[in-house]
Amino acid sequence: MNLTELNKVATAMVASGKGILAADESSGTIKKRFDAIGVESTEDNRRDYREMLFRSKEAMSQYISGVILYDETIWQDAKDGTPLVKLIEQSGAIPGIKVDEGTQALPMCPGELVTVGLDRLAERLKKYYERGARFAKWRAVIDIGSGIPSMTAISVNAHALARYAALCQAAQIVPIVEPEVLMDGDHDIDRCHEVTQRVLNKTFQELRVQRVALEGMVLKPNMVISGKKCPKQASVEEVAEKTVRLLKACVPAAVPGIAFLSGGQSDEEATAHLNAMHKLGPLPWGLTFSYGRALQAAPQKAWAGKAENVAAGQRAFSHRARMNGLASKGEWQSSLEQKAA
Ligand code: 5MM
Repeated sequence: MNLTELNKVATAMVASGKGILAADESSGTIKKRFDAIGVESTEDNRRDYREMLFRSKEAMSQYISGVILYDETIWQDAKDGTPLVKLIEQSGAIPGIKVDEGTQALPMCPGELVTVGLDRLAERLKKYYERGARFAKWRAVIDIGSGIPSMTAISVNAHALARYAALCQAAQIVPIVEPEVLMDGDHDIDRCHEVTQRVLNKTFQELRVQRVALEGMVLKPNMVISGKKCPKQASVEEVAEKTVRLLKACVPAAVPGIAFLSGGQSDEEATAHLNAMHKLGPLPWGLTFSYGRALQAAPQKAWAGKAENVAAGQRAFSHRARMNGLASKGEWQSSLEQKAA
């Protein structure tokens, strides 16, 4: 393992003014997204859509540091035969790959899930590296509900995240460690804070036990936020303050960066929260976005599967990427949203 090189990649992934595009929707998830815009989820349509994003010059060269791909996409070529990975590299962004294989029910823990995909992971990582991937992603899902999460669910997911991270570093790939506490449910922000604290502490404990070099990884957490169905929604300032305070307590400064998931927040909420956190600086690590839905909802709507809408889809993507790029420096203002194309 060359830790200097891993640290260089991790630092580039969270460079100020840039963030990560999470375009690693599995087949089931991209189908849901396409259903919402009336587009059939065929291999060609998925390729056309993602090619549109990766050919968005402004977004990709100025605001996107890296792209998380799904297995199908990393092996796909653009319409003109150029591998999609090459398009990403040519734009100056770093290609990455989702390597978990989804979730399964956790035995003895009703309603809870464990992420799977460790079998043959070392071999798969080798192939992904040869194809150009320089970072990877693994997402653990922790739900909040009556009597959950159990310590069992937190422990087994943290253990798997650390196993994955160690295998990645041994393969010279930067692991994005993503322990997501879901924002579904009616819990308040303090319950989210309590659960996220347990999850982050256990995750870092496992990372240490399994000798993962913190300098060569990126953390992708949820924000500390009210559940979607909670009657009392915390303000932008409260989310920012509670998230930053918790991260400072749980995430060692050796970690080069933190890149948030959006988790179902609206586009503007996700941007406003990141921006407000930067008003609370200085921060010990890079702090940016690794959004899926909050970067892609607008371009998906604008594109709607029609070739004549590609330019509009790219404008919508570039706008969201620019807004989040500004937020990652604390320079976003809501008035900039009205100037959208
Ligand atoms: C883009 O969505 C990713 C893949 O999800 P599935 O495996 O469920 O298809 C997802 O892991 C994503 O990277 C994170 O949840 C962050 O995305 P959001 O939309 O929450 O920002």
